Amino acid sequence: PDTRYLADYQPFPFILEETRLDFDLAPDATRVRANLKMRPRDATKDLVLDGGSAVELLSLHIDGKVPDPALVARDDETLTIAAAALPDAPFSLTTEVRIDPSSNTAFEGLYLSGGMFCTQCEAEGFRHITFYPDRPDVMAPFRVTIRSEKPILLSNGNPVSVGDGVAEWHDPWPKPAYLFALVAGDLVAVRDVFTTRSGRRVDLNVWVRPGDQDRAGFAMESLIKSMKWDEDVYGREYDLDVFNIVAVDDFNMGAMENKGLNIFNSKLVLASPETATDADYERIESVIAHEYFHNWTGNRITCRDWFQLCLKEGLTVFRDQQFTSDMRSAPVKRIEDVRALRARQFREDQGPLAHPVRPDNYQEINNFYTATVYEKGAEVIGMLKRLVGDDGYARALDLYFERHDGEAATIEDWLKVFEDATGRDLTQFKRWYTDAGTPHLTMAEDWDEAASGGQLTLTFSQRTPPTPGQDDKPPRVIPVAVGLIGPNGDEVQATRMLEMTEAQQSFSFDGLGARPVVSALRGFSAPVVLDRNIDDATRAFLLAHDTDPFARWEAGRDLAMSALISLSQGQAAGADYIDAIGRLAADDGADPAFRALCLMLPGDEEIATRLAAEGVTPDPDAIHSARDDLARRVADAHADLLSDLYDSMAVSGAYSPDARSAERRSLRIAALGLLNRIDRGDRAEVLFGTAGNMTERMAALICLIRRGRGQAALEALHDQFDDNRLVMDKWFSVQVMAADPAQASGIAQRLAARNDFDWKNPNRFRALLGGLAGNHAGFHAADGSGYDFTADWLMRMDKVNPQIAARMSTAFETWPRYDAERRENARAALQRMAAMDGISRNLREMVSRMIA
Ligand code: HT7
Ligand code: ZN
Repeated sequence: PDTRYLADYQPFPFILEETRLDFDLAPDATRVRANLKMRPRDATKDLVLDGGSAVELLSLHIDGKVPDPALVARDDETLTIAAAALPDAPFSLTTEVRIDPSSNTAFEGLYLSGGMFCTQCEAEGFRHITFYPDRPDVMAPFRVTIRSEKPILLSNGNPVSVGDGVAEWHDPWPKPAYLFALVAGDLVAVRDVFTTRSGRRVDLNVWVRPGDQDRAGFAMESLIKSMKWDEDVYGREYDLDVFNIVAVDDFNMGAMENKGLNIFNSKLVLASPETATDADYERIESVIAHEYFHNWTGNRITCRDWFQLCLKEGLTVFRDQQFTSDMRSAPVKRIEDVRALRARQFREDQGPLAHPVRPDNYQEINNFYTATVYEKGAEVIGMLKRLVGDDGYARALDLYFERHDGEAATIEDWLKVFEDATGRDLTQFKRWYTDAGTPHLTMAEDWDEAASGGQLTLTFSQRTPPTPGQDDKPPRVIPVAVGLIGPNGDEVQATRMLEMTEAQQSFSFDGLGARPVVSALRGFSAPVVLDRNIDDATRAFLLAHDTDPFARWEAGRDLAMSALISLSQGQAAGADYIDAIGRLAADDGADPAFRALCLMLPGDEEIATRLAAEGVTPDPDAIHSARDDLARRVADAHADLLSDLYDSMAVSGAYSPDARSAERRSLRIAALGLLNRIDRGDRAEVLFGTAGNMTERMAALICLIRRGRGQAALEALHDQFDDNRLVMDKWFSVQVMAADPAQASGIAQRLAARNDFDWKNPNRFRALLGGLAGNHAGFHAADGSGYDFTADWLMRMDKVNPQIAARMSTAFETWPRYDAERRENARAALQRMAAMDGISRNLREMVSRMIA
């Protein structure tokens, strides 16, 4: 009954011409006056406004008059004004409401974080602030007045006036309510200025709590780089006189692209060498860029309805990935993105939560901010670009911005601009948006020395396993990038894009002379699982010679994976991998971050996902030991080389988060991780005590915990940083994540009992629960202790912050792939949650999809 369907979309029967909001802020009794200038499209329709049950209506006027109370109805979620109470002409609707930000623990709508007022309105938070058509296709310019004792008062758009205890803001660009924001607090700014290419001077501010200014400089640098990049690469200029970013400690997700006033989780703004790792810096740069890029892809052009979420998110992720590739090493970024996609999205596609990039039904939209919508959504755009070429993509994007600026658009609109700009029919391509599941692509090779001077024929077949509600999967268009490497290691065929459209299809290469080795799915040209019959010697050959960095890394990955799978099934394996990886690690011509990625073994979770894709039941303990075993053997075999790398990759001088230094550190840390298996943790102990940056200290700490020698380092870190929430989050997370799996849930239990386990803070909760979920064999402990601990806390969190509880429940999404005992335990935990009194719509939808 609660399900919403894409097919039921109806336009809003009123036009909203302007929104005026007037806030009197007080922690437990904020008053909001809203004045909406409206015009009926269809005068027979009632006006239904969204409004949560905690919004208390104080007064309502239509054109200054109180309507007949019999024509106004209120339920838990809406306020309805009957058509008979509305003029058949433009009218003004004024409401006054009271809300209580201090009791808002769900962090949706207006809430308090450390005494600061702030908002989060995507997806449907605005309805907890006032009565409103809270849907993305209703767009209006906003004029906002804020009255408060707080010194800094911010909202969207440009400041009109800032006085003592009052500020007025005007946002001229029509926007939906989900992009509304307000902040009032005791804040200080790091300031700069950006001049757009057409000469607009934009004041830039990164607002943080007093004392945090020294950690906000990198965020500002990242913002300036993003603004420049969007002009250079997409021709998109900023369109207001000010751009504000605010860092907030209590935040449900990473950041939010509110027009002109981005609000960020403080962990994605604040960084200093002593507190943040290289990975944190890279993430800050990419999320600042992501939210900034939304100004055009999301804000100027928004989504017609929430089913179209991938329209803004897939495209904006794609854009932030391009940005990072341009700022840092493009091949390394591609490999990192594919690793993340496999770890999160392939896993999602494999289980009960699988859904299309554009879902066609949902109960709670917050449950659909997923890896499929975001990351697979970005992959789909990458494929589109590969299919139409760079020029076709540029023409299509120009047309998209020209045609849909100021509109709320759909995936159909998006595909149509590509069709119109390139002349290509995208009917079949659309299946990437509508059909769930990861296609499996099988490649068979046929070599005919006598035909056409040596002919190689590649035959591909595609099959997508069924997903919930979708049994039949017609073939999709799959761009398969292929190159050929001759027996001497030279490339004999540069990358060719094969376009697969059928269930089975063959492609031939002629005049090859000798049989080449196929380098397939170069650059990970499509988000598929590639099955090919290939032996370890051929993989090692590709690892040594492939000219495509992704395919080269993938060859090493496959080699490692095949060894790990055999080892986890009790068979001896790994010699080819150990040999080949040693040669690669010694190759000074390869860039350090690439070598680091090659040295990293697939994680336990990734191994389990691969086994499950092959129809094998993963054994978490056996996988964990296999990984340990292989890592130790690599370390034994290459101890001298690894030790040289560890020493020679040390970066001298003051820490800098720049890409080149970070790449050297990544190789150093990869070497340390392996050496740690054979040096009892001695190097890690020295590094922890001497390193002046968090990247190396954290790497060392993980090594020490793995060797059971982490206690002193953990205490030292705690003593040094117990007043720094972000470092303490790491402290909570790392000791569970890196723990011996047999002890993980016990350690989590102990940490959860601490006074400083401030569990209502989403970052702290995620640190601990996410730490356990990230310890694969620990979370999936056969006795069910990981499941029980997690379920207990999710039930507790659900009463306070349903969005966080529902999100973290995805820890269970893979449960059907394990053995009977684990399945039984996981099912019991899920059923316990499902049976909870007063379960939220968020968590209920998640657990019911998982048990279905
Ligand atoms: N568009 C935003 C997604 C979002 C969100 C952010 C913070 C808190 C709750 C939220 N719900 C949805 C972030 C983004 O993708 O850019
Ligand atoms: Zn986004």
